[in-house]
Amino acid sequence: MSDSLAAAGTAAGPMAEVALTGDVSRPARMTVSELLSWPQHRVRVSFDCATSGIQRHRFTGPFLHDVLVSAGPAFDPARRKDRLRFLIAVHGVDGHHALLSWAEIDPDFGRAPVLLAVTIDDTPLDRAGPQLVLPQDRCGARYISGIDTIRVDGGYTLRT
Ligand SMILES: Nc1nc2c(c(=O)[nH]1)N[C@H]1C(S)=C(S)[C@@H](COP(=O)(O)O)O[C@H]1N2
Ligand SMILES: [Mo]
Repeated sequence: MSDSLAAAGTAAGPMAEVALTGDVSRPARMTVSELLSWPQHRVRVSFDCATSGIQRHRFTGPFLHDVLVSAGPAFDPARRKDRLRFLIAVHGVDGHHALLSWAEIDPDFGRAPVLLAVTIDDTPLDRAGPQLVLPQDRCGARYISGIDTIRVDGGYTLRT
């Protein structure tokens, strides 16, 4: 391979994959283009960054809730109280991560329309990896980019 071809390959990079793991009956690894198989939603957001000020972006992608339900979280769907101890850990390739509660995105509770974005400002995220989009957040810190792992954890118990 020529040096220029090798350099182009490096610049483009491989397709990113995100792992869905934890307390789910169907753990999975998926590419950004596989995230197109859920209904897609479009949102315009603005958020404040402590270092770079107000940012405005357009995102498209499936609801995080829809994708996680497909993975089969380990609760009884008919029992709403069962879901309240579930957490969702979202992790980026650079190590930045955040926790959401299941109830935050559950249509029976917080109903936050959180997306697992596959495009930002019309640019596909196939190589960068999906980005978490939380239109309800004033601050940008949870807009985790380059997501490589999403872990559902139903094992939380309060230590009193
Ligand atoms: N993977 C990853 N995602 C991240 C961050 C980060 O450090 N790593 N920073 C967050 C912060 S603090 C902000 S404000 C938004 C927007 O950052 P940007 O302006 O650098 O795009 O990305 C968020 N997503
Ligand atoms: Mo930020």
